[in-house]
Amino acid sequence: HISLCRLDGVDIIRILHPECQAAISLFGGHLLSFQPQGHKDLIWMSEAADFSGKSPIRGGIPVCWPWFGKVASPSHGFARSSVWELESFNDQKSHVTVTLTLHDTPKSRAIWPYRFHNRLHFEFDKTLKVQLTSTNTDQRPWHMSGALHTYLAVGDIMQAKLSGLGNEYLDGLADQQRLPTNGVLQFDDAVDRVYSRAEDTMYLEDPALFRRLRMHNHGHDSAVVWNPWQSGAAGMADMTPDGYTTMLCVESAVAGQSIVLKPGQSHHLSTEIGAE
Ligand code: TA6
Repeated sequence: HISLCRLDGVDIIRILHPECQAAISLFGGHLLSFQPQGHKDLIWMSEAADFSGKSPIRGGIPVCWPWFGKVASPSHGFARSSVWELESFNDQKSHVTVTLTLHDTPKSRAIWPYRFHNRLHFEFDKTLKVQLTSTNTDQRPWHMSGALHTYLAVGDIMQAKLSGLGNEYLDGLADQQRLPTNGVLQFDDAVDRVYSRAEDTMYLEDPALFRRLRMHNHGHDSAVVWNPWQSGAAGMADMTPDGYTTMLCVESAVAGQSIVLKPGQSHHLSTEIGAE
């Protein structure tokens, strides 16, 4: 059920299983696609995505690490533009697992001066499970943030409804103002928000595709929701002008300063996604 192929500049693991089809790029440790039997892909991929292996791929599940956002360069860290190694795979009747690893190199230490070991574990059946385990292999403590920056596919963003967001958010499009919310969000303009009290389980209603996606997160301190809308997409070389109408980023994120790992300690950040 598992094969390797190459697309432009990236190596891709393809999974063809009776329960689902999926693809992962070793560049970025990036989940590109997940399609359970009987459903359209749950994961959005830009029609203009760059697969040269030179810049992060627009769509799928970029792994933002060891930081979230633009706090340092490169934006969202270097894991999403590093080549991960295939550690193991397990092809079973009921499910398939794939494990990738990324550890520090002289190049990574020039960007971020610490030793680390990351393990990215994927489990595919009717649902998709992704778990990033980050371990401090240095002799000093280090601080990390990051995100599983999932691009969910929707039939029509204008009809979509996301719930389970908790009661407040920081608005990235309004000077990081902290604002109250009833935990439900519908879309008619750009959004870039950090929901610091999101529930572990969120639902994305998608009437245009007659489905609802369920996302269950763990190890996060927030859920990030992003759609660049028409104006934002216009400024992005790797998104088509109408790409924003069929995507919504809903991210299992460590966006705050909460995680400090001592030598030998690990942190698990995960997301599970399924269609109902
Ligand atoms: O997670 C939301 C966000 O940080 C937005 O602010 C937006 O910039 C988006 O991610 C995409 O970032 P990227 O570096 O992939 O263009």
